[in-house]
Amino acid sequence: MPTSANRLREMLYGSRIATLIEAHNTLSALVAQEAGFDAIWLSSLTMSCAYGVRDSNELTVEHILDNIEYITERVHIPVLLDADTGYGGFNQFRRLVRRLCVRKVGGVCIEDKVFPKTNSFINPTSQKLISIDEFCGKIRAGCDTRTDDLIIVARTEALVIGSGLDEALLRGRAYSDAGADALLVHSRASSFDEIAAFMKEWDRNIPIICVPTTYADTPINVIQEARISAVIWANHLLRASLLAMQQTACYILEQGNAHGLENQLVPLNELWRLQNVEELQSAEHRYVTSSKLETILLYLPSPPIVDFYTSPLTSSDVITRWNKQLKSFGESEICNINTSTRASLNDQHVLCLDKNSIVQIQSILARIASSTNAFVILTTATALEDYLINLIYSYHCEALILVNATQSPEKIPSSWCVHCTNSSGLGVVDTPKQLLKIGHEVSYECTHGMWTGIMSFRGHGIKALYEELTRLSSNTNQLIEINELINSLVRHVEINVVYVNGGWEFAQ
Ligand code: SPV
Ligand code: MG
Repeated sequence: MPTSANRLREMLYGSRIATLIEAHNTLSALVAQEAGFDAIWLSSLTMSCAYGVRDSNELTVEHILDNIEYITERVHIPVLLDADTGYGGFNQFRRLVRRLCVRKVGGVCIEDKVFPKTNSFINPTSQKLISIDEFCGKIRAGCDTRTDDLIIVARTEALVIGSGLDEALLRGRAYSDAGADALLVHSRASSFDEIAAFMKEWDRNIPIICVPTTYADTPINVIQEARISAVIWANHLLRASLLAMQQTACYILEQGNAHGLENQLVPLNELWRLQNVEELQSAEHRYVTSSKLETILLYLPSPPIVDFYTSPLTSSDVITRWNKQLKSFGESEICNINTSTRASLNDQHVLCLDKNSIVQIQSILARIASSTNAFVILTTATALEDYLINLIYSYHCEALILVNATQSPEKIPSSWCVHCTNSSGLGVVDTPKQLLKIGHEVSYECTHGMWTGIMSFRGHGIKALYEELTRLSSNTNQLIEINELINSLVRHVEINVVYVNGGWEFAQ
């Protein structure tokens, strides 16, 4: 990508006349860019005016540089800074050049007036120019100091203060010989004739820029035919917006409301667009990790179970318990998934996902699979005690299964039998345990406990769950058994086992 200065140089030396327009802040710079202007003229007059100060070096360099940083963050067309006299002598200008290079500004324009300057249209004939030698010294200091490409435009005010064509030419030639990349010849004449006369005599190679504020009706082709390389519309965006602001302010105050102004106002959406609010929203989606977990409870209604203390439990009892507990863990969403239980394999409690449930779970998982802050709980109606819910949150594993270690294997329906790397026996409590198999393939001798109906997934675990569900569902048009899903997940993610004591069993 060519630098800003490179692009500005190409514009100035190109065959087509370049058009620059004033900006005084990022909003006006964006407007200029979207309209199709080649570059921004960061005008001292309009910038000062926007800050409510005079165009007499009242605005500090820090504010100007700050403004530049905001503008160049959003605007990619080159910025040519109207730096008045360079804010002092050659030394102040050198320092400015260094700071502009660091900020990758396209170009800087300095004029041959004394510091502090006055705007060209305020008492022009009483204004003074510095000597040619002094100004050439400034130009050389700037050229020698630039560490990066930076276009240095020399501006002569000889015509503005009434010193005449010869003085303007004398100065222009000297500035070109001192190393300026381009020359801005300012004029306050009401026609283009003065600049046209200058151009007839101009005999150096550097491009000429003009500012048609007072000869604004000159056709652009006339200016181009005179071999002008660039025009600057130096104050038009500020003047246009100022008039609109004044009229709007008066209208609203007089009328007492804003009715009737609709066609003169951009809709609020236009502000969001220019501010690129959409980008922030998508970045928030990627980067904001709220301290709250986004918990998604995939609730799979299972065969009724009997609670040792309070039974029988209904599905809505279970959901109410989860809901109450989940609220204290932050954002939560309960997705009631329609499962089917089927009687087969000598077991009346095989829990299966049907096609609709699969699609539903897939779409939820696809939405959160890349989120670092999501927590998925797969649960059935067997989840009873609040402590189980607290427990599942306290582990930070990618996948976790809670296993009831208190049931004797013969009492566990075969599809709920769990085989792990270790039993819950005394002495091995601290040993990490992983799930090896669940379901009817687990013999009673190998059964370490009964699945509580609760599993959880975080991070990679959610991704693995999603991928496995997708893989299995593409292989079958039939139901997917939960056990089959868990058994194939074991191959892709380590499923940690936590043994719990549960006082429940299936209703017969
Ligand atoms: C500016 O825009 O600040 C200029 C051009 O320097 S003029 O106001 O015409 O001097
Ligand atoms: Mg200015």
